[in-house]
Amino acid sequence: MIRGFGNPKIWACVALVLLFVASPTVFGQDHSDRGWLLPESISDEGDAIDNMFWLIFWLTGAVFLASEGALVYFIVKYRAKEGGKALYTHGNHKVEVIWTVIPAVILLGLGVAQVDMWVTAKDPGVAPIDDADAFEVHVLAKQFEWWFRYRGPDNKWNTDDDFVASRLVVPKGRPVIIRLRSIDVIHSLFLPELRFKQDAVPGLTMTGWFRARKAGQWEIACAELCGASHYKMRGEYEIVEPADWSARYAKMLDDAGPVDYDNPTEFFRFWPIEEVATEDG
Ligand SMILES: [Cu+2]
Repeated sequence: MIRGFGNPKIWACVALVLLFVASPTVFGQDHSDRGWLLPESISDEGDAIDNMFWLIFWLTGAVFLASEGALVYFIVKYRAKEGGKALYTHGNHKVEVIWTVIPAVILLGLGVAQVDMWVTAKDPGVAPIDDADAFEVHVLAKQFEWWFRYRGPDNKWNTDDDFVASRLVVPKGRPVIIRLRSIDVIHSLFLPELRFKQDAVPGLTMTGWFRARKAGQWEIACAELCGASHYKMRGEYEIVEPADWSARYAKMLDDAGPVDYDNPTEFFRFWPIEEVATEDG
Protein backbone atom coordinates (compact mmCIF):
# COMPACT_ATOMS: atom_id res chain seq x y z
CA MET A 1 0.00 0.00 0.00
CA ILE A 2 1.20 3.53 -0.79
CA ARG A 3 2.30 5.41 2.26
CA GLY A 4 -0.29 7.96 3.35
CA PHE A 5 -3.11 6.24 1.46
CA GLY A 6 -5.34 6.37 4.51
CA ASN A 7 -4.41 9.95 5.37
CA PRO A 8 -7.53 12.17 5.16
CA LYS A 9 -5.36 15.26 4.61
CA ILE A 10 -4.07 13.87 1.34
CA TRP A 11 -7.57 12.99 0.17
CA ALA A 12 -8.79 16.45 1.13
CA CYS A 13 -6.03 17.96 -1.06
CA VAL A 14 -6.91 15.64 -3.96
CA ALA A 15 -10.59 16.62 -3.65
CA LEU A 16 -9.71 20.34 -3.66
CA VAL A 17 -7.51 19.99 -6.75
CA LEU A 18 -10.24 18.01 -8.55
CA LEU A 19 -12.83 20.62 -7.62
CA PHE A 20 -10.76 23.40 -9.16
CA VAL A 21 -9.97 21.39 -12.28
CA ALA A 22 -13.56 20.23 -12.77
CA SER A 23 -15.49 23.41 -11.97
CA PRO A 24 -14.74 25.43 -15.12
CA THR A 25 -15.66 22.41 -17.24
CA VAL A 26 -18.90 21.80 -15.41
CA PHE A 27 -20.12 25.32 -14.73
CA GLY A 28 -18.45 27.05 -17.66
CA GLN A 29 -20.14 24.80 -20.21
CA ASP A 30 -21.21 26.57 -23.42
CA HIS A 31 -19.96 29.84 -22.02
CA SER A 32 -16.33 28.94 -22.45
CA ASP A 33 -15.57 32.29 -24.07
CA ARG A 34 -16.71 34.00 -20.88
CA GLY A 35 -15.10 31.49 -18.52
CA TRP A 36 -16.49 31.86 -15.04
CA LEU A 37 -18.53 34.95 -15.86
CA LEU A 38 -22.28 35.09 -16.32
CA PRO A 39 -23.52 34.73 -19.89
CA GLU A 40 -23.71 37.97 -21.81
CA SER A 41 -26.61 40.22 -20.78
CA ILE A 42 -28.79 41.45 -23.64
CA SER A 43 -31.36 43.60 -21.83
CA ASP A 44 -31.26 46.68 -19.59
CA GLU A 45 -33.46 44.92 -17.03
CA GLY A 46 -30.93 42.05 -17.05
CA ASP A 47 -28.09 44.51 -16.39
CA ALA A 48 -29.88 45.69 -13.25
CA ILE A 49 -30.09 42.09 -12.04
CA ASP A 50 -26.39 41.60 -12.82
CA ASN A 51 -25.45 44.71 -10.86
CA MET A 52 -27.29 43.35 -7.86
CA PHE A 53 -25.62 39.97 -8.37
CA TRP A 54 -22.13 41.53 -8.46
CA LEU A 55 -22.84 43.76 -5.45
CA ILE A 56 -23.83 40.66 -3.43
CA PHE A 57 -20.88 38.74 -4.86
CA TRP A 58 -18.33 41.37 -3.76
CA LEU A 59 -19.96 41.90 -0.38
CA THR A 60 -20.06 38.20 0.45
CA GLY A 61 -16.63 37.71 -1.17
CA ALA A 62 -15.08 40.39 1.04
CA VAL A 63 -16.71 38.92 4.16
CA PHE A 64 -15.55 35.44 3.16
CA LEU A 65 -11.93 36.54 2.69
CA ALA A 66 -11.91 38.60 5.89
CA SER A 67 -13.42 35.85 8.04
CA GLU A 68 -11.28 33.05 6.56
CA GLY A 69 -8.21 35.30 6.81
CA ALA A 70 -8.96 35.97 10.49
CA LEU A 71 -9.50 32.25 11.05
CA VAL A 72 -6.12 31.32 9.53
CA TYR A 73 -4.40 34.18 11.37
CA PHE A 74 -5.75 33.06 14.74
CA ILE A 75 -5.06 29.39 14.07
CA VAL A 76 -1.41 30.24 13.44
CA LYS A 77 -1.10 32.86 16.16
CA TYR A 78 -2.65 30.79 18.91
CA ARG A 79 -1.40 27.36 17.86
CA ALA A 80 -0.28 24.98 20.60
CA LYS A 81 3.00 26.11 22.07
CA GLU A 82 5.29 24.63 24.65
CA GLY A 83 4.14 25.94 28.01
CA GLY A 84 1.13 27.75 26.56
CA LYS A 85 -1.79 28.26 28.91
CA ALA A 86 -5.46 27.69 28.11
CA LEU A 87 -7.78 30.64 28.57
CA TYR A 88 -11.48 30.44 29.31
CA THR A 89 -13.55 33.06 27.50
CA HIS A 90 -17.25 33.57 27.41
CA GLY A 91 -17.14 35.62 24.20
CA ASN A 92 -17.36 39.37 23.70
CA HIS A 93 -20.83 40.85 23.80
CA LYS A 94 -19.88 44.11 22.03
CA VAL A 95 -18.19 42.34 19.11
CA GLU A 96 -21.09 39.95 18.72
CA VAL A 97 -23.60 42.80 18.57
CA ILE A 98 -21.46 44.53 15.92
CA TRP A 99 -21.19 41.49 13.66
CA THR A 100 -24.89 40.78 13.98
CA VAL A 101 -26.11 44.33 13.39
CA ILE A 102 -23.89 45.09 10.37
CA PRO A 103 -25.01 42.06 8.28
CA ALA A 104 -28.63 42.70 9.32
CA VAL A 105 -28.41 46.29 8.04
CA ILE A 106 -26.74 45.14 4.80
CA LEU A 107 -29.41 42.45 4.30
CA LEU A 108 -32.18 44.97 4.90
CA GLY A 109 -30.53 47.37 2.40
CA LEU A 110 -30.30 44.63 -0.24
CA GLY A 111 -33.91 43.68 0.45
CA VAL A 112 -35.10 47.24 -0.12
CA ALA A 113 -32.86 47.71 -3.16
CA GLN A 114 -34.22 44.64 -4.96
CA VAL A 115 -37.92 45.49 -4.57
CA ASP A 116 -38.00 47.69 -7.68
CA MET A 117 -36.22 45.07 -9.73
CA TRP A 118 -38.56 42.34 -8.59
CA VAL A 119 -41.63 44.42 -9.37
CA THR A 120 -40.26 45.36 -12.81
CA ALA A 121 -39.51 41.75 -13.68
CA LYS A 122 -42.39 39.92 -12.04
CA ASP A 123 -45.41 42.12 -11.38
CA PRO A 124 -47.94 41.60 -14.18
CA GLY A 125 -49.50 44.93 -13.21
CA VAL A 126 -46.26 46.69 -14.11
CA ALA A 127 -45.38 44.72 -17.26
CA PRO A 128 -45.95 46.87 -20.38
CA ILE A 129 -48.89 44.73 -21.50
CA ASP A 130 -50.91 47.67 -22.82
CA ASP A 131 -47.95 49.15 -24.69
CA ALA A 132 -49.09 49.35 -28.32
CA ASP A 133 -45.61 48.14 -29.26
CA ALA A 134 -45.76 45.05 -27.02
CA PHE A 135 -45.31 41.66 -28.66
CA GLU A 136 -47.15 38.90 -26.85
CA VAL A 137 -46.32 35.19 -26.98
CA HIS A 138 -48.13 32.32 -25.31
CA VAL A 139 -45.75 29.64 -24.14
CA LEU A 140 -46.96 26.14 -23.41
CA ALA A 141 -44.61 23.78 -21.58
CA LYS A 142 -45.11 20.04 -21.65
CA GLN A 143 -43.01 16.96 -21.09
CA PHE A 144 -40.70 17.46 -22.97
CA GLU A 145 -41.06 20.38 -25.33
CA TRP A 146 -41.97 24.04 -25.61
CA TRP A 147 -44.70 25.41 -27.81
CA PHE A 148 -45.16 29.07 -28.72
CA ARG A 149 -48.36 30.66 -29.90
CA TYR A 150 -48.35 33.94 -31.81
CA ARG A 151 -50.93 36.41 -33.01
CA GLY A 152 -51.49 36.40 -36.75
CA PRO A 153 -51.02 39.41 -39.02
CA ASP A 154 -54.27 41.01 -37.76
CA ASN A 155 -52.42 41.44 -34.43
CA LYS A 156 -55.43 40.14 -32.51
CA TRP A 157 -55.85 37.03 -30.38
CA ASN A 158 -58.65 34.63 -30.95
CA THR A 159 -58.76 34.94 -34.71
CA ASP A 160 -58.12 32.34 -37.36
CA ASP A 161 -54.66 33.56 -38.24
CA ASP A 162 -53.15 32.82 -34.83
CA PHE A 163 -50.44 30.20 -35.14
CA VAL A 164 -48.22 27.87 -33.12
CA ALA A 165 -44.49 27.24 -33.61
CA SER A 166 -41.83 25.26 -31.81
CA ARG A 167 -39.42 28.19 -31.71
CA LEU A 168 -39.42 31.46 -29.78
CA VAL A 169 -38.81 34.29 -32.23
CA VAL A 170 -39.29 37.89 -31.07
CA PRO A 171 -38.33 41.37 -32.24
CA LYS A 172 -35.46 43.35 -30.78
CA GLY A 173 -36.22 46.56 -28.86
CA ARG A 174 -39.92 45.90 -28.26
CA PRO A 175 -41.39 44.72 -24.96
CA VAL A 176 -42.11 41.00 -25.20
CA ILE A 177 -44.91 39.73 -22.98
CA ILE A 178 -44.71 36.05 -22.11
CA ARG A 179 -47.82 34.18 -20.94
CA LEU A 180 -46.77 30.83 -19.66
CA ARG A 181 -48.71 27.66 -18.95
CA SER A 182 -47.83 24.05 -18.31
CA ILE A 183 -49.84 21.12 -19.56
CA ASP A 184 -48.47 18.63 -17.00
CA VAL A 185 -45.80 19.31 -14.35
CA ILE A 186 -43.78 22.33 -13.23
CA HIS A 187 -41.31 23.51 -15.88
CA SER A 188 -39.26 26.70 -15.92
CA LEU A 189 -38.71 28.86 -18.96
CA PHE A 190 -35.11 30.07 -18.72
CA LEU A 191 -33.62 32.56 -21.19
CA PRO A 192 -30.21 33.11 -19.58
CA GLU A 193 -29.01 36.09 -21.66
CA LEU A 194 -32.23 37.98 -20.84
CA ARG A 195 -32.00 36.98 -17.17
CA PHE A 196 -35.55 35.73 -17.65
CA LYS A 197 -36.60 32.73 -15.60
CA GLN A 198 -40.18 31.84 -14.83
CA ASP A 199 -41.77 28.66 -13.55
CA ALA A 200 -44.65 27.26 -15.57
CA VAL A 201 -47.12 26.16 -12.91
CA PRO A 202 -49.94 23.77 -13.84
CA GLY A 203 -53.29 25.47 -13.41
CA LEU A 204 -51.91 29.02 -13.60
CA THR A 205 -51.06 31.44 -16.38
CA MET A 206 -47.79 33.14 -15.45
CA THR A 207 -46.91 36.49 -16.96
CA GLY A 208 -43.41 37.83 -17.55
CA TRP A 209 -41.71 40.21 -19.91
CA PHE A 210 -38.38 41.37 -21.31
CA ARG A 211 -36.96 43.75 -23.89
CA ALA A 212 -33.89 42.60 -25.81
CA ARG A 213 -31.34 45.09 -27.10
CA LYS A 214 -29.32 42.64 -29.19
CA ALA A 215 -30.29 40.41 -32.10
CA GLY A 216 -29.06 36.83 -32.24
CA GLN A 217 -29.76 33.24 -31.31
CA TRP A 218 -29.38 31.69 -27.89
CA GLU A 219 -30.40 28.61 -25.95
CA ILE A 220 -33.58 28.00 -24.00
CA ALA A 221 -33.35 25.70 -21.01
CA CYS A 222 -35.97 24.18 -18.79
CA ALA A 223 -34.69 25.19 -15.37
CA GLU A 224 -36.90 22.81 -13.40
CA LEU A 225 -36.19 19.09 -13.33
CA CYS A 226 -39.42 17.92 -14.95
CA GLY A 227 -38.92 14.24 -15.67
CA ALA A 228 -36.67 11.66 -17.25
CA SER A 229 -36.19 13.54 -20.54
CA HIS A 230 -35.89 16.99 -18.94
CA TYR A 231 -32.70 17.57 -20.97
CA LYS A 232 -34.74 17.36 -24.19
CA MET A 233 -36.34 20.71 -23.36
CA ARG A 234 -33.26 22.47 -24.64
CA GLY A 235 -34.55 24.88 -27.27
CA GLU A 236 -33.53 27.98 -29.12
CA TYR A 237 -34.77 31.54 -29.08
CA GLU A 238 -34.17 34.17 -31.63
CA ILE A 239 -34.10 37.96 -31.31
CA VAL A 240 -34.64 39.64 -34.67
CA GLU A 241 -33.55 43.11 -35.86
CA PRO A 242 -36.52 45.44 -36.52
CA ALA A 243 -35.43 45.73 -40.18
CA ASP A 244 -35.61 41.94 -40.64
CA TRP A 245 -38.73 41.45 -38.59
CA SER A 246 -41.47 41.42 -41.23
CA ALA A 247 -39.61 38.91 -43.39
CA ARG A 248 -38.84 36.65 -40.42
CA TYR A 249 -42.44 36.88 -39.18
CA ALA A 250 -43.78 36.05 -42.65
CA LYS A 251 -41.55 32.98 -42.72
CA MET A 252 -42.80 31.82 -39.32
CA LEU A 253 -46.34 32.22 -40.51
CA ASP A 254 -45.50 30.26 -43.63
CA ASP A 255 -43.80 27.44 -41.71
CA ALA A 256 -46.72 27.15 -39.29
CA GLY A 257 -49.51 26.99 -41.82
CA PRO A 258 -53.11 27.79 -41.00
CA VAL A 259 -54.73 26.49 -37.82
CA ASP A 260 -57.21 23.74 -38.49
CA TYR A 261 -59.95 24.35 -35.93
CA ASP A 262 -61.71 21.09 -36.73
CA ASN A 263 -58.58 19.30 -35.68
CA PRO A 264 -56.93 21.62 -33.20
CA THR A 265 -53.37 21.12 -32.08
CA GLU A 266 -52.72 20.07 -28.51
CA PHE A 267 -51.93 23.69 -27.70
CA PHE A 268 -55.32 25.01 -28.77
CA ARG A 269 -57.11 22.09 -27.18
CA PHE A 270 -55.42 22.64 -23.83
CA TRP A 271 -55.42 26.42 -23.89
CA PRO A 272 -58.54 27.39 -25.84
CA ILE A 273 -58.08 30.61 -27.64
CA GLU A 274 -61.33 31.97 -26.15
CA GLU A 275 -59.61 31.96 -22.77
CA VAL A 276 -56.97 34.35 -24.00
CA ALA A 277 -59.24 37.34 -24.29
CA THR A 278 -60.61 36.92 -20.77
CA GLU A 279 -57.10 36.66 -19.28
CA ASP A 280 -55.85 39.84 -20.91
CA GLY A 281 -56.17 43.06 -19.07
CU1 LIG B 1 -39.30 20.94 -18.36
